[in-house]
Order: sequence, then C-alpha cells, then structure tokens
Amino acid sequence: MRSFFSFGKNAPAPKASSDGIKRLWLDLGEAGIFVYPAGAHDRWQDHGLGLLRTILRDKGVETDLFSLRSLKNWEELPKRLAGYDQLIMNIRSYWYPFAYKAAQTFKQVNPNGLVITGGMHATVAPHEMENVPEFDYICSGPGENTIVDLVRDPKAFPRKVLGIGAKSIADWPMMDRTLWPNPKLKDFPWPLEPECGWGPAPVATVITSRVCPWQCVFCNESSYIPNMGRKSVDQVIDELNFLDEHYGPLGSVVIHDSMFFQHPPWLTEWVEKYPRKARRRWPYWAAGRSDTVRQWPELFEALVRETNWNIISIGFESGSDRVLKILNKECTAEDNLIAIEHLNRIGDDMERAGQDPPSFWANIMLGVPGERPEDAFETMRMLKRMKRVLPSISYYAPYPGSLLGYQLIAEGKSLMSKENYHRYPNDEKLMGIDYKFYNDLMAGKYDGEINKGLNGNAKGAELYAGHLIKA
Ligand code: B12
Ligand code: SF4
Repeated sequence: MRSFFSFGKNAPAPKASSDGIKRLWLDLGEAGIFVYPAGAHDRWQDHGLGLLRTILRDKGVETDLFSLRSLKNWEELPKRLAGYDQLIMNIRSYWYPFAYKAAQTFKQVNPNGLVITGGMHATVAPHEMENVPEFDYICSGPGENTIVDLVRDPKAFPRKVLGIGAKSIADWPMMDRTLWPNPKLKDFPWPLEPECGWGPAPVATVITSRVCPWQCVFCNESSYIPNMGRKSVDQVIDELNFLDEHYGPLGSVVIHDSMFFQHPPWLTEWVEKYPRKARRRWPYWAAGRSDTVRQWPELFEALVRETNWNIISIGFESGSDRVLKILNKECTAEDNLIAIEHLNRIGDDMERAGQDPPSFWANIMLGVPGERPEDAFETMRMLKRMKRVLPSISYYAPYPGSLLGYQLIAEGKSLMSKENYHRYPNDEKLMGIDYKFYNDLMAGKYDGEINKGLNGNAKGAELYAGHLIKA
C-alpha cells in the first residue's frame, strides 16, 4: 500500500500560532511506516500527542504536525523542520533514537529554535537526555497541566521540568482524534485506526485507567507514572458512541489500559452498562492478570460473555515458577493454568452455543536473565494448553524505568542504545543471553522435548514459529 501523496517534496510553510510562535509537534516512529506496508501496531496513534494537542488547541495554542512515519527517508527531514521556533515531542524509550536524531536535525536547520520534550523516556531517563545539548527542555511526568505554560513561555522554566498531571483521567478533555497525523492511506480509517487481527476495522483505541498497581520488575510503571482516577464508565461509553456516530461505524475497540481487569466495582458497572448503553456491543481487546482471573472468576466470565471481551490479553510471561519469581510477577504457574482452563471452558461453552469463542492474547517473555532451557520449555507447554490463542512472544528487553531494566543498564549489560534501540523482534537486547537457543526454540527445534511434558495431542511448533514480536 502506497501513500496517496508524495511526502517530503513540498513541505508546507510553517504556520504561526496567535502569539506569533511557529510550533511543530513531531509524531515519532520509524520512517516509512505511513508510506510502505507496515505492522498495524506501528501504525497506531499516540494518545499522549492527541491529548496534549487537544489541550493546547483548546487554550488557543496552535501546533503544526508532522509524522516521522510519513518520511520516505531521513534525508527529507530537514525541510520538514526548517522555519520552526519550537519542536515538541512525546518521547518513549523505544522512540528515543528517532527523537535524538530529529533534535539534532532541528538544531542544524534552526540554530535558535527550541526543542521541548516530555513523555516516558523523559520521565525514566532524564539524566540520559540531559547529556544531549539539543534537548532544551525535558519534562518528566504527566504534561496535561504543564504543556500550555511550557510552550507559551519556556524561558520561565528550568531545563528539567517536573510535569503536573490531572487527578483523574475523568478530568481529561475528550481527545480530538483529528489532531492525530493522517497517513492518507486507503486502508487507514483516520481518525480511527487500522485493525491488527484482534477485531474488525475501524478500531477505536481508548484509555480508561492509567497505572497498574503491581510491581513486576520488567515493568512496574506505578513507580514512575503517578496514580490517577479512572475515567467513568459513562465517559468511556459516550466517547465510543461519539466515535461511532461521527467516524464509524466502529468495528472493534482496543482498551489500551496496562491493566483493565482491576477495580471490581468499576468492572461491575461496565458489565451492567456497556451492553445497554453502547450503540453496539463492540468486541474488544483488554488486559488482565491470571491471579485476578483466578480470584474473581465470575466477574471475569461476566465480562467475557456479556460485554464481548473477546481478546483477553494476559501477561503470562512464563510457565516456570522460578522465572515468575525472578520477574516478581506475583502470579504462579498454577494461577496461569487455572486462568487458561477457565477461558478454555468458557470458550467451549460459547462455541457449543453457536457463539464466537474468546481467545487469549498471550504475552510471553523469553530470554529473561536467569532463565534455563527447562523454564522456557515449561513456557511453551503452557502456551500449548491454550485452546484459542494469539501468541505474543518477545525477547526480554531491559527498559529504563523498570527495576530490572535499571539494574541491567547499570551493570552495562543492556544492548539498547540511543542510536539503536531495537528494530526487529529477534534483535539481541541483553549480554549473556543465548539468543541462538531461543531462535532455535522459536523455530521448533526443541518441540519433541516440549511435547514430552504434555499428554495427548500437543499442538505443533507452528503455534509459535514466526510469532516473535517487537518489544
Ligand atoms: C498504548 C501503549 C502502546 C501502544 C502504542 C500505540 C502508540 N502509537 O502510542 C502499543 C501497543 C503499540 C505499544 C507497544 C509497545 N510498548 Co507501549 N504502552 C502503551 C501504554 C499502555 C499506554 C500509552 C499511552 O497512550 N498513555 C497515555 C498517554 C496520555 O500518556 P503519554 O503518551 O505517556 O503522555 C503523557 C506524558 O508522558 C506527558 N507527555 C508526553 N509527551 C509530552 C511532551 C511534552 C512537551 C510534555 C511537557 C509532556 C509530555 O504528558 C502526557 C499526559 O500525561 C503505556 C503504559 C502507560 N500506562 O502509559 C505503554 C508503554 C509506553 N509501552 C512500553 C513498551 C515497553 C512497549 C513495547 C516495547 C512492548 C511492551 N512491553 O509493551 C512496545 C514497543 C512498540 C515499538 N517497538 O514500537 C513502555 C515504555 C517504557 C519506556 N521506558 O518508554 C510503557 C510505559 C509500558 C510499560 N510499563 O512498560 N505500547
Ligand atoms: S507487567 Fe502487567 S501486571 Fe506487571 S506491573 Fe506491568 S502492567 Fe502490571
């Protein structure tokens, strides 16, 4: 699929906001994603950008927008950046190499321009960014109550800014999705989003809650994202109905929350209202944990059956208790098994009743430091016990922000750098990991060994071969 437009030839002239300042919000990501064929996840839109541009627009601060994903190649970038006074970016760690390159290019073409940054990487690795002189402002933490003042009068702030957030997501304005970049691709239902195999297009991605309270050492986002209240059930349904009415008909929904299956009273209200008040009971993808599925089996079943939660993302991570302990997952291999059997049973039941059965989106991590081959075999056995599953398997990556990530970075073992985080699913992310073993495992070389631990008809290696994802 090619773009309708030839990007980069004639960059539009920079527009000034009402205060005369020319500001560019740069959407990050790999060049070419909005031009050439690319994975749907890479094409999804950035809620941080959408929310903050909505807030700015509502306060009369206009920003131009360009997406790195619309570049055919990096040589086109200087003319896209030339003539601006400010460059604004939401930087997550996996976008850091792009932001670094963009900031350098911006300064080359606008030596007096200011680079104003915020986002997850600015929150968890500000020290790394402070060493780069091209970053003029580095805002750690949430930006919703800081962004307007910061871009209006940056000189009033120190270089390192502490962002101020809302108490609750309920206080965020409804994001104007037309402020997202428009890839102008035939198969991109802008301002809605493309499907990725979870449910029919167009997809609406929404956020109902922020911050998962658990402390898994490869994630533990609650240590760096301030806790905040959840959006009300009514707000979520109103937003979906609005999107369906204005840009739909919607095909399906993705709930981006790191942990959707939390706060039983909220979930109970969702079970009660979503089937009644939503214009359609759109199927949706959302995340849970195996221990809470075990703890609240009836609530889980009600959500699956009554609200059409048909792709259940669970961070199983491993089938080995040793590795689950290393990860401080606070779930056991038994919790995982019980959750698997519960959904297998619900799915069988629904199939017998002529309904579409739900599937797992099973998040699995391989290459965790300390993992032994037998642990990885247990993990693959666990995966094979799932009757209906979309495997999401990745090699562990030491992200800054997470406890384990910080530790491995400090020990000099991370292979992720500001020039090159990772581009491909099977990139090597950590020293001391036998990636050859894992590549062989993923190619099915150890399937005989794995199937030995399973009774009956074990699925083949096609279940996971080719299912490694970028992480
Ligand atoms: C949605 C999501 C995705 C989507 C992204 C879609 C997209 N294009 O945005 C998908 C599914 C594709 C994805 C993939 C991955 N993700 Co992700 N994802 C999330 C999630 C759950 C929500 C992000 C979000 O929309 N937040 C809401 C918005 C409003 O927040 P925000 O963007 O951070 O913006 C706020 C502030 O940062 C700040 N801010 C932002 N920009 C600016 C700019 C300025 C100037 C200022 C002042 C402030 C400011 O203000 C905003 C409002 O408060 C977060 C977890 C979380 N709770 O945030 C993880 C998260 C961002 N993902 C993460 C990771 C690691 C990944 C993956 C590697 C796999 C994985 N382990 O999940 C892949 C990588 C993909 C790739 N290689 O490209 C990590 C990033 C860690 C880090 N150090 O950056 C997070 C934090 C999860 C975690 N706990 O580990 N992800
Ligand atoms: S991995 Fe999942 S359960 Fe663990 S802290 Fe992160 S979002 Fe929460």
